[in-house]
Amino acid sequence: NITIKINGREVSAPQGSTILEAARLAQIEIPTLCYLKEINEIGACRMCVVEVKGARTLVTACVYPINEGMEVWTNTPKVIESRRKTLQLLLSNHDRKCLSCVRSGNCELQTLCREYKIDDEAYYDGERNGYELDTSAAHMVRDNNKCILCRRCSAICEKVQGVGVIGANERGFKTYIGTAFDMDLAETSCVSCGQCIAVCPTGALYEKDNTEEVFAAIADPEKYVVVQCAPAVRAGLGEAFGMPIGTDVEGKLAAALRRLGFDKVFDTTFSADLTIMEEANEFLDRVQNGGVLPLITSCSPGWIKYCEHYFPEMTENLSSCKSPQQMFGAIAKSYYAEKMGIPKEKMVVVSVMPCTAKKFEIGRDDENGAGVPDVDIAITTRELGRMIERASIRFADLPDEEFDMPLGLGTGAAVIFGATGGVMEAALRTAVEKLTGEELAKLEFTDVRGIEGIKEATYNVAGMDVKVAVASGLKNAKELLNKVKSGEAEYHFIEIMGCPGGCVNGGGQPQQPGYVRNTVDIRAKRAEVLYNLDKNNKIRKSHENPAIIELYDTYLGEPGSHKAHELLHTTYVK
Ligand code: HC0
Repeated sequence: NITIKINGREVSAPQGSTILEAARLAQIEIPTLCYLKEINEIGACRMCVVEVKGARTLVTACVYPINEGMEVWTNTPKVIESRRKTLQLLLSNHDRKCLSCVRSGNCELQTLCREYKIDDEAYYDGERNGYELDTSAAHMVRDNNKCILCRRCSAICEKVQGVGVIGANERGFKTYIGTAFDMDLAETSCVSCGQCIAVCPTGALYEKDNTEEVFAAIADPEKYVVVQCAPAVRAGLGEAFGMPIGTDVEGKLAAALRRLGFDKVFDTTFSADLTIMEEANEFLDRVQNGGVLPLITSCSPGWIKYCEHYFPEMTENLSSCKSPQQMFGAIAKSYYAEKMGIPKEKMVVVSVMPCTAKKFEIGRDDENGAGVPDVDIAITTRELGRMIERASIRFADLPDEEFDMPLGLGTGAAVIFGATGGVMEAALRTAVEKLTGEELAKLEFTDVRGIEGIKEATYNVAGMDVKVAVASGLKNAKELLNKVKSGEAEYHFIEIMGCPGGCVNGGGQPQQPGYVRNTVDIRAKRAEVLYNLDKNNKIRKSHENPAIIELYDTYLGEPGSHKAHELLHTTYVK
């Protein structure tokens, strides 16, 4: 370790640490804007400047290495003046429509301006870049008039997702973040994961807002509006109301949706169980009848788009199962609509998802099992948070309520879908029992749990070694698939989720500021909510969900039946 002094206090940190890292070890906070640990360490924004004894200029703490005996001051008048100038300069070319900005209240630039008392924001006013918004993609908007060129978005796109469709164009004052050749985002190989939105510190990137359509549908007496909630929403929504990361709000979520006026409040866990029935059946069929292996899960639309663009030769490995979001819609508009005597054309299916790619998924081909679109409107966890605010619902004071039956009934296996490894674990709970014909002694498949990017395990089932792998984050997916392609690794079954950590860390979840992202493992805390819900659920295997058993008994027949195929399976493009 190396010992330095920060603000007169002795601080010890490992050799190779930066000033910022050393300071954080001693709970001394230095403000940052562009810095994202291991993703964007470029010292570009200059918010983290500090004074170092003997240095001729201020230095950027996020990239400046410590050395023995160094003396650092983090809050001198010179430092503060420099940070104020940085903020004034950023604001001089910033669209300051803070009142109505989607990020007002959790914008990192706004917070810093308040902390540094920037009330002369027009100080450097002059020429401005006026950019047109890019609204071409189904899932998001880019408003470069609010971009501060921190490059967090392009860094996560390239380094974490391995997609790299955005970057800096032009130079100097004219610099802006965009696509190569200024194509519309919709024309590129962007997979709609929304990770760029999750890390954007300002209102420059946001999801396409569909909340008005939802309010309008609810207000229309001609419509019967049902809502489904993805597993991960209950592990993230509380953050939109200032609750600690890792707060389980399942009961309040159901209560809030009911108060918003939905006719029925259902749960995507129901159709996650249904997915397991179909997918486990498909897996056993491929194993027993020499089908294409490894079978790869198909519930993450960011991943599906990535596979189609970057690994088209592997689309045959994809499960033909629709995602639970889509299966839900197909069942709501067929089985449930018929049961309730509601014309399917009158039914509006809204989904609340931690995901921005779900907005893209609802418009894909072959996602209309009942002859009408499976899902009509997909909103993110953040949009639901805004709807709850706009309806003046005091979320924190809501009682816990239950989802409606029967499409609100899901098992423990289904709720863990929202964490990386969860779909695999849920599938194994069903597939192993089907293969062996015996009840599992232990339900937890802990090798596939945890936030590592790639996980592998082998299970001996009925005399056969079943090799499985799990990847989350598309760069990890790429690494895994390249090994499969080259023959370096062989598996029977692979789960891939587009976002690092799975849906709990989806691009539609409430944003946490850089400081929190750099110091707390958001993925693990949110995943813990789901694993606890699984542990406390009386039913923990998809094939034991009574609502699913009834659905097969009275409507679908067997998993993989003709009717199931018509409603619940889809096709891909190469
Ligand atoms: Fe997910 Fe899903 S688990 S993709 O991660 O499979 O978004 O939470 O809703 O569809 O169930 C997201 C989360 C879902 C779907 C489910 C799957």
